[in-house]
Amino acid sequence: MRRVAVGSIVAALFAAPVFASVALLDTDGDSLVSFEEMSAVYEDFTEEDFAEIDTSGDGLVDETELAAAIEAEMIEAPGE
Ligand SMILES: [Ca+2]
Repeated sequence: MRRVAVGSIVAALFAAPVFASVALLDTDGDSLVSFEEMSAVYEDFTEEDFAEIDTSGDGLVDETELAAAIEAEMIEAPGE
């Protein structure tokens, strides 16, 4: 039982920042992060940075792209 509880806590620690990230950056509620929304949070954030994170090239960063950027340490997880 103890092992199950510890596993759940570890899973929550890894999952929470990623799932919360888009919500923390998304100010207009469309569940996607625009360049304007990114640059409002990250100092010195450039359109080149955005293009690197926006791997699909659609001009918006979704949860998968944001999580990948945080994992690759291109940006810090928002709220940290
Ligand atoms: Ca948005």
